[in-house]
Amino acid sequence: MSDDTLSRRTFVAATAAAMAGTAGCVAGSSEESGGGAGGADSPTATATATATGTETHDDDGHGDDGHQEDTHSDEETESSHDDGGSSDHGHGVPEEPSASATVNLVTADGGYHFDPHVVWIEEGATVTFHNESGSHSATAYAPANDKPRRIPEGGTAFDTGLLTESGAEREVTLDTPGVYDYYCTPHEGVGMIATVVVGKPDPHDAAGLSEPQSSLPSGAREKIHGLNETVNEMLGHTH
Ligand SMILES: [Cu+2]
Repeated sequence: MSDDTLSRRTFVAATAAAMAGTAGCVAGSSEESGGGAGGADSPTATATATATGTETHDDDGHGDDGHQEDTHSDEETESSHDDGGSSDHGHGVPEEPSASATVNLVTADGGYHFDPHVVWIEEGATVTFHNESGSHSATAYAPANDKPRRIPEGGTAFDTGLLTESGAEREVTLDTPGVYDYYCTPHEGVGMIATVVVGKPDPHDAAGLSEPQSSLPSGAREKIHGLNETVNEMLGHTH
């Protein structure tokens, strides 16, 4: 009789431990997707999420995906892409305009990044620029900002000013469809440049897809070439 009770207890304990382990993995992969809303409701889950987040941020955005296989099976990696809806993980581009977007301004691994470097929003939607680390601005290429125009005619020549505190945010609402190239004032020369696409512009007639002006620093021109390629592909302009 007492043997029976003992073995049942052992079984229950083992099952609980197995379930805790599973919960930790799921919470970890949800955090990895950037959503963070998955709810870390146990100490195990919190520890896993923290470790995974740190590892993800080591990625400098240039495509070394090798280390992801260390902690997650293929199945878990795939589900983390489904539930987040966030485009800051992975290096793909959006497939359609969204109702809003957030771009992180980041200093990491000795580099400076807008993450993601291409967002696509509907006309009249808002982009939130969030300063994650370092000091950066998001400044449109436009005469109003003493730069050649790489935004649509009549488009808002936004400028967040320099954001120096981690967590500082500025919202920019863009009503005019088009391709908006923008840069970071201190880091333009090293290619901290990115693009907001608004609505469904005609790629043949987009200032933000023109050849980079010769007055721009060479690091900027190089980055803009890459962005143009990405945006043309995104808009299906491949001829
Ligand atoms: Cu910067």
